[in-house]
Amino acid sequence: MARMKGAELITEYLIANGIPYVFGICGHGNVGMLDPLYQARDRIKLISPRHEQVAAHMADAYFRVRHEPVATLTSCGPGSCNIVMPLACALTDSSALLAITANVPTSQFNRSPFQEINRHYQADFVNIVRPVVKRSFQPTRVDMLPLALRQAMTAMLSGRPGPVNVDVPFNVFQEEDQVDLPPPAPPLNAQRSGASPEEVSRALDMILDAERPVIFIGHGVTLSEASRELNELAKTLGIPVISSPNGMGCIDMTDPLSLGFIGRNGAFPANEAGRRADLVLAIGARFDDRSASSWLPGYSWNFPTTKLIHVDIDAAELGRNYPPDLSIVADARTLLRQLLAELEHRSGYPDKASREWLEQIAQWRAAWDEFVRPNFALHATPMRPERVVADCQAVIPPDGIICCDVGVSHNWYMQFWNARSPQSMLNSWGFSGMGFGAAGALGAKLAAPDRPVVAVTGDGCFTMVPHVLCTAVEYDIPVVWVIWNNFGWVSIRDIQLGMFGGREHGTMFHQGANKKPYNPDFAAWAKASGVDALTVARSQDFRGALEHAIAANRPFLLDVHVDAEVRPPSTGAWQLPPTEHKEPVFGHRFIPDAAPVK
Ligand SMILES: Cc1ncc(C[n+]2csc(CCOP(=O)(O)OP(=O)(O)O)c2C)c(N)n1
Ligand SMILES: [Mg+2]
Repeated sequence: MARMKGAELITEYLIANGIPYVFGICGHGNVGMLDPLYQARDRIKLISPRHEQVAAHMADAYFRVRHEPVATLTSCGPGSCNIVMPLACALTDSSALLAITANVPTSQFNRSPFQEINRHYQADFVNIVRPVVKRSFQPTRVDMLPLALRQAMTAMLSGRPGPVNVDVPFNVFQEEDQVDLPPPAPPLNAQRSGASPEEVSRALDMILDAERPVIFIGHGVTLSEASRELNELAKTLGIPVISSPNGMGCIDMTDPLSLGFIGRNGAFPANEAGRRADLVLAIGARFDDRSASSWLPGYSWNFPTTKLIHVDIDAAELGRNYPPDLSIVADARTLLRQLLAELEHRSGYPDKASREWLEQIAQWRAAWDEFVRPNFALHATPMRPERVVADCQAVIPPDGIICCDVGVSHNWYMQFWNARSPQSMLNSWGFSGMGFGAAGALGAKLAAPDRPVVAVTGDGCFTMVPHVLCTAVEYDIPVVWVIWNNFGWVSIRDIQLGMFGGREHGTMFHQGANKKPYNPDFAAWAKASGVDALTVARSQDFRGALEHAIAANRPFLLDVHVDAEVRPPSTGAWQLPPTEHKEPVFGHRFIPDAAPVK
């Protein structure tokens, strides 16, 4: 036992858990935490971005790259309310961060002191944050901290990871008590529960019986670090793999067995294989609307005609949208190892995916390639979207990290980006919080200082968090921002145009009565902040500019003017009830039977 202030205990516990950074913003509520962080500054570094949203996106992205958590620190009231959205992003994508929030002194609970929320309950931040964290703790005495901290850290990393909140009243940072530092929490993947022998055997029977199997992977495979086992199973049995966004890179997406993403903005071969498969082995993937063509039967998937084995570490995901024929609660890597081990006991299994199935897939791939490829080589001013993706692919090395923001640019990257390794393509998928890409890139770079990190962010997204420029300069974090500048919230404009008679209102950036397209001069904005920058209006200049920006190894912004009138081809469907689903926009051009598969 040692006599310690609450804030000293918190600091020592973060360090004991190997947490190298706190991303935080000061306020009167958390100044008590800043001094112990100062005392320990050689062992844990405080980084203060200019907005709490950015701090939490940075922490989220850091975890996605390293699979080790960091903490955020925000003050009471408004400062902590600013992290609600990024916590929701982390929760819906199963990413971990420890959000330390401050609150008013316990002796002032219910007196409505400055920045207390108390209409329903005292110091009520835990109820503000409750739906967007795995768990919230509010220790009100220093002697409650050891247990709360250990439970918080353990909850964050065990099972399906997620953000956790520790809400600390002002006095608890400052007061002293005789306390023990609790033992560090187990790291991610410390517990790896598997399937029962019967489940493994039945799953393998179903896989070996299938004529047209596919594997569908999600973030669960990435989080479980199961890439090697996934590749071994897919290659041993010749089973093609469809990736949901946060599973991308678990199989090198240039591999012939990789079919890419599925859904409206998916790749044609993935949708064709998904809807015609006779068995889907889904691992750590949850069949959300965008990777399931809004669950319209026969577009991306065709359950229950297709048999489904659904594997997830979180039982709540099993059967959420499609009742599985076999559901298994298990860690992805453990289950894959179990399947591989069981396979060794089965002699003479056929080369599973039939030759016809793989030949058929090769034909879909060729048709898709023929349809999309020519546009990837086109030069145009403003740039064609495909060209931006192609040039990024050519310049960013296979171990480089791409941190995507939200909007139409993301749709293009979902459809055409080939992630080469796990944890190299970061997406705010479940919640799609604008700013994740531009801000997360800073956290990703801190997590992987030796790898290039490129944020691809819309002009709208970037304008929500432009102060990331200051943070990159203050802490010398050399990320590259590629601003996909199409002068509007174009993804939403396109939905509006499609649904409401071609009328645009509130979805483009205009200046004045004649509706002249408007945006700030992003390059000038960057330079004013001390960040190098170039404006790229001609496609011929983009590749060289990106090479230069990455090689510069300094914070760098590229303002890239991209054509807002070229839309991603649709190969599946997306429906927003009550609006009727429309057939794929471009699908008829090359899908001979675009109607859903019965
Ligand atoms: C914080 C937040 N606000 C609003 C939205 C809704 N939304 C999704 S995409 C989008 C437009 C994005 O604009 P931009 O970054 O310019 O990308 P573009 O679609 O033009 O490529 C909006 C407003 C959101 N996802 N997140
Ligand atoms: Mg835009």
